[in-house]
Amino acid sequence: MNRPSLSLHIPEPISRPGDPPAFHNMSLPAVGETRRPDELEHERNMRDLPYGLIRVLDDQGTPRGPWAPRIDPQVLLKGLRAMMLTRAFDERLFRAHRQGKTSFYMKSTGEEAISTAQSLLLGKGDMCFPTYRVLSWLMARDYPLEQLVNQIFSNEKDPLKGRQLPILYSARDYGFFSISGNLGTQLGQAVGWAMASAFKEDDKIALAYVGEGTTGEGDFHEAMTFASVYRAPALICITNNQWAISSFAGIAGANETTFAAKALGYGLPGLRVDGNDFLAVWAATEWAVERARANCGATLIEFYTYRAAGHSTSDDPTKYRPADEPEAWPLGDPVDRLKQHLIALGEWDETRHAALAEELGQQVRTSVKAGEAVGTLGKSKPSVREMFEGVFRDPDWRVIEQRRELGV
Ligand SMILES: Cc1ncc(C[n+]2csc(CCOP(=O)(O)OP(=O)(O)O)c2C)c(N)n1
Repeated sequence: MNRPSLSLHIPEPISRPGDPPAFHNMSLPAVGETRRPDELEHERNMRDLPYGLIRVLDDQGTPRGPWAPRIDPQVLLKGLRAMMLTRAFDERLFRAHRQGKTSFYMKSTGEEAISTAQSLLLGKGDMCFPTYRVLSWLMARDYPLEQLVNQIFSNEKDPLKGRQLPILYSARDYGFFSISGNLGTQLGQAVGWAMASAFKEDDKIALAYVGEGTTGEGDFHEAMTFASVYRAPALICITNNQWAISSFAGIAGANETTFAAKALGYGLPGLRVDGNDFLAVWAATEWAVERARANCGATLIEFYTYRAAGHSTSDDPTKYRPADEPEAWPLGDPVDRLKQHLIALGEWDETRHAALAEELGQQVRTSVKAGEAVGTLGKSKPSVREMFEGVFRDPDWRVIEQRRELGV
């Protein structure tokens, strides 16, 4: 019998360095087109949503369609400020790495709207299980910049005492669980935390972030099963920024279906949202939060966005994607789009925008100076004694022994 030979399919991105960016082929549902079911609707009645795209702001910065949220302009301005501060901080601290002041840095350029809106929407006592790309969560809650800088410089005043890589922050009082460098592990913890909240008959909910690349890991699927079976009050947010270091989203399955559609196999609602549209992020999050608080369980949200900068200070994206791809992203820049909306509302203008950028730049410079005064990488370190503290409630004999050997 002559059977045709098989061939292994290996997905490849449409454009590589030197090619023109290929987003013109992307099929985007129109602004306002995706329907908005009631928050308490049964999952079986909204299985079309993972294939839509919740978009609110049109090209003129005007909100359109059923998802258009009502947001106080003061809150919008707070959001804009947090996003701009994140960007200014990222720029400055990335440079600090090039100047040898820190060992590592990661930017979230282009993705700032997501964690800003979500940070403003979730309440005190709720818990975010972050990735390394959601700094704007902390910015939106006015986390002290000096603390960030001290951790990035791994100096004596590092609030985490040198126990975490720079930028893997931990800020319980800001609803920000310790970031884990081991991808995917946050999801099980987030769902477990949410299950515990329901078990204790508390009213708190959890929010977890995961990159689209990381959805290929078992941890994601295990967490989804638990979230569905136990109706965990959780938002599981996939940030689909198109790239996982040098692997394009197709390697994680983007050519086969949407990431939001992963929800279908678990019987969870799945929303797909323009992650560069602050209002769309807000509206989808509000919807899922209301559902979770009403004890209807978890929602999976795919934020469709683009990682405009390199993966980290160790990465050079021009090696694997067209250099002008970030500017070609069809859904624009989140800061520009929120700014345009505020101007359209009559709440903002170019002069105030420039003044705010200047003020935030100054704030970042001041915090970096304060960190430098304590010490940059290798110039100042947390004390060795602290290595033995805060791990065991009652010190283990090995800790006592090691401490004695070191004489601290
Ligand atoms: C378990 C594990 N495997 C691999 C890595 C190395 N690693 C760090 S970031 C990254 C890419 C993650 O991509 P994605 O989930 O899409 O998130 P993004 O960085 O795009 O925000 C990889 C493979 C890791 N940190 N942990």
